[in-house]
Amino acid sequence: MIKLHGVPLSPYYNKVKIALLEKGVNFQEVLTPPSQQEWLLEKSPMGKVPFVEINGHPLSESTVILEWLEDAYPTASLLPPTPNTRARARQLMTMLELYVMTPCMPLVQSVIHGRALTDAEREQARAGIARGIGAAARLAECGPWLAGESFSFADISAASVLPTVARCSQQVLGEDLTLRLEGCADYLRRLGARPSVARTWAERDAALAAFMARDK
Ligand SMILES: N[C@@H](CCC(=O)N[C@@H](CS)C(=O)NCC(=O)O)C(=O)O
Repeated sequence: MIKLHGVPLSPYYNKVKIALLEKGVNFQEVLTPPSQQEWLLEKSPMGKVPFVEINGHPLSESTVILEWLEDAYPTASLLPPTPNTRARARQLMTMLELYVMTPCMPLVQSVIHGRALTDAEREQARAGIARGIGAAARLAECGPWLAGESFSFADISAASVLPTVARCSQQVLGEDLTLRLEGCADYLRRLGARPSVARTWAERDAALAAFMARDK
């Protein structure tokens, strides 16, 4: 049995959850916020979520967990068939996380924790996200999936990152920056039609609504 620890508002938690659902692997979700407590550092040395416990053995870092799942459950593969297309899927996943999600983090802090941003911080986030989206757009195939014909790590990452970036950039910057990825709205609709993604998004939305209502 695999235990998935984390919070449903985390894009990285949702990335692992979608992969587990796509693979049809039996797993149990455990609500675990990130922390620097000793028991958590023993399982996830940076104190971050998600992490999994595989028959009691802990593993952290969402990309490493996806790679482990692909090795352990090679059927229902989440990577395309050739070395070049596999590399493209991994490249897109990395770019979405490093160059789109990371510069969006101040906007997430603003939406979730109400942190006020200076004009300079807002413009830095806008430029950073726009650059990352531009880079992903150069590589994306959308034929019909991000790395081509196969649903892959790249799409799982997109399903986890793009809705958060869309919501936060619209709310804080007044522009949904994901729309700069041509065909993004149709692509997100295609993603949302997959049961793994639909369930993960619905559970994320319920958690977000509960979080936003907490002080009211
Ligand atoms: N590189 C990590 C990133 C995970 C991450 O940043 N998780 C956030 C929640 S979305 C977290 O735990 N933040 C708490 C912290 O950075 O201390 C992964 O891919 O798993």
